Amino acid sequence: MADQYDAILRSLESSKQVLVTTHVRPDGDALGSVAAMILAMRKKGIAARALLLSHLPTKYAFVFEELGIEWMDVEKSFPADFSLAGFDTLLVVDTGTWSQLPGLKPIVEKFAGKKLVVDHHLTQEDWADGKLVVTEAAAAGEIVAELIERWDVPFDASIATALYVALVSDTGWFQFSSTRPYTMRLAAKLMEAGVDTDKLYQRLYQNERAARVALQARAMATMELHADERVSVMTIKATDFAETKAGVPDSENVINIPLQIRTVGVSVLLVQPPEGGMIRASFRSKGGVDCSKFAEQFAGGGHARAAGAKIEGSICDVKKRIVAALLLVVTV
Ligand SMILES: [Mn+2]
Repeated sequence: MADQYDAILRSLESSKQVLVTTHVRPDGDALGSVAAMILAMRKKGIAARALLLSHLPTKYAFVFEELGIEWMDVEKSFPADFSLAGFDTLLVVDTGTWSQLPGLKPIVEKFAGKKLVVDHHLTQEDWADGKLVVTEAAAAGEIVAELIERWDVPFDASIATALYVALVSDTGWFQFSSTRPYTMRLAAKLMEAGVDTDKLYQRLYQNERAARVALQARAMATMELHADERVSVMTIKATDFAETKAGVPDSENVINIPLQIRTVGVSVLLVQPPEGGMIRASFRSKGGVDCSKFAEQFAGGGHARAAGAKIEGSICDVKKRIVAALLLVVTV
């Protein structure tokens, strides 16, 4: 493993212009890892900038904006004249698979420079010239931190903040089982380097708009429990968006709340879009029910624990149909 860290560092040292990218819909680990890598390279005299395949999410915008990271985003599509010609190295962090890098494959296939991957995910494809995959790392940021330490670049407050965002994003602020002693030791070093953890916590977890919480409160108030409290159903009507001044993205996480109930194995959220049209049904499960299979009944799809479908009808009728179908599944 030591050699793999060194191999990445030697590759970067022989580069003059590095483009750093990460998976589509980047989270805090992705953005924090990209930012820390770029800041460290800068200290080594290597020019680096970021390529994002989605818009920079508002929640994490400060990681790039305040730490002075230059980036371009190609969410809509790659510009016709886009090329990696100006770069001698492409560094991909927090993923190693093309499906997470939409649009990039044909561009990289034409690229003569070095391709490096630094990642902690199990699923990998074999296309990079240099690869550093550490699956026991709780975040890609842990691997990036180790690279920076081996490079003898001291953690300054900016690098430390970027890495801390990476760690807390992938560990749920050190709660998930992926958190390991190394994670905590690294977190301590980052705090010593000047991370304002209180400010960071407020920015990441206490920074919602009132409209979002108001919409979630309305959804919560509609919660019905069925099948001996094993199924939860909530609804959000078009008028709820208008009256709370919230948007559809504000309804995203509320579906997870009923899963806090011990008995609830499946949570359903039905959303009537503000512009009208089909009802958007979302399903979440603790594992007992395969949401993807269930959603197929309604011409939807997704994953075993999270799926969705668009269903024709009034919110009331759709609810009846879904509850009836779920009763068959949960009692088996
Ligand atoms: Mn990650």
